[in-house]
Amino acid sequence: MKLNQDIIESHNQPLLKNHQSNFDFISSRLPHVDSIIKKLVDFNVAIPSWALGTGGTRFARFSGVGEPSTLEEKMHDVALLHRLNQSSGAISLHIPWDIPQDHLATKELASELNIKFDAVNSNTFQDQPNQQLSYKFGSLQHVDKSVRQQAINHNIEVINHGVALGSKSITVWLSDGSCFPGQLNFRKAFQHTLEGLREIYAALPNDWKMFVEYKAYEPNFYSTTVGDWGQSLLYANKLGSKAYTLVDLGHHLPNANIEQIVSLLLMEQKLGGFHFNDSKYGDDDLTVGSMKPYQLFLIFNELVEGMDAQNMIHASDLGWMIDASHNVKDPLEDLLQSVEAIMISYAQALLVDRKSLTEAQEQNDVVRAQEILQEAYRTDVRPIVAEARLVSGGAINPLGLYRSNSIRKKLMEERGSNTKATGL
Ligand SMILES: [Mn+2]
Repeated sequence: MKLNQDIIESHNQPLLKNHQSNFDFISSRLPHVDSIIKKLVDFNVAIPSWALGTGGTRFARFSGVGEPSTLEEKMHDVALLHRLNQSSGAISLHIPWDIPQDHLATKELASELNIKFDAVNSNTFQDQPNQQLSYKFGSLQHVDKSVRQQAINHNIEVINHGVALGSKSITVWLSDGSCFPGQLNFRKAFQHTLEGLREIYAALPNDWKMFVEYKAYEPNFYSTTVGDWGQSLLYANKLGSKAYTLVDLGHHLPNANIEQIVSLLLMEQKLGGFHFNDSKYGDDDLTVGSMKPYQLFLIFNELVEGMDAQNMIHASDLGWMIDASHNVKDPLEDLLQSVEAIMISYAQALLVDRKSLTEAQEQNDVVRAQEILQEAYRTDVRPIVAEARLVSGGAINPLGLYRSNSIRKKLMEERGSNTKATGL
């Protein structure tokens, strides 16, 4: 379904007065609100094609209604989100769950819908129907060279799909590892994986990046072959200048200092991309900012500080994506909440008084340093985020419009109540 501009405008109209008064209040207290709004307008977060349907756990999946069952419908859903918030203008495809049948037609649809193709994602963590060799004991790390070769070929095929669509990066997440002590020779597993990544890397076009995503545990519970940022950085450094580490917020051991990891990876110019989600216990895939919003702010604080130190463009020099699973919520509502949380944290990080913070650090004034961060974090920046949406043509209250316009009901009428998103 398409959302016309007049629907957005008639939603905004009655909210304008209140919004303006909130925005005037906050902007009169900030010296550089225009530059913050410009940065927010430019900032977009890609939506993964697998997040548009209801997710599940290993116990059960409770389907929603009106879910997209084709790649085209998923693209329509992302375009809908983007119409509402003007910050979700890209889709990240998962191969083989979303293989484009006709690249040209898929590209044309994307341009008609005003969305781009973000990183493409390979999958060697499960076996597909009719797959010749199994990944039960790993893919690139496998003891059998023919299994490794099959995984290499798959990744190169994913790159080729991405090239045909205009993507500029591939994210490689491997579930490879071991479940029991003694199962794996760590060094051999690392070397095999490195050899495989080198072959995939060799197939990258010149203007492409490879993101090596790490994860501490699950589905393997004893060791993971790309288990943390150190291991990912080892691979990225050995592969070359087009290889980077990708940080997924849910892929750390409990209480890891993710903001410090981000800072040092940026310093090494090896942070390539980011997957947003939130968690209480592990890789919970919950809505961004729903559990640890202060941590999200601290991460954005390091992102802004570290990117500015390297003169990087916030919006385009890193890959930004949501990577979550929506098990009990309407996926589109959940994604709207996640994007909003990201924009709020980013805006707060842009408010940090960097000059004063540096002074406080140099003087070992711990209290002042903390106050400076908290001053930014405790500022209600929602009117600034809403203003950025408004000037871009989006809705003042995207979730409110989604509900008042009964969008899910319309999607259900269009697609049926018994649809199932592919790949989940
Ligand atoms: Mn991820």
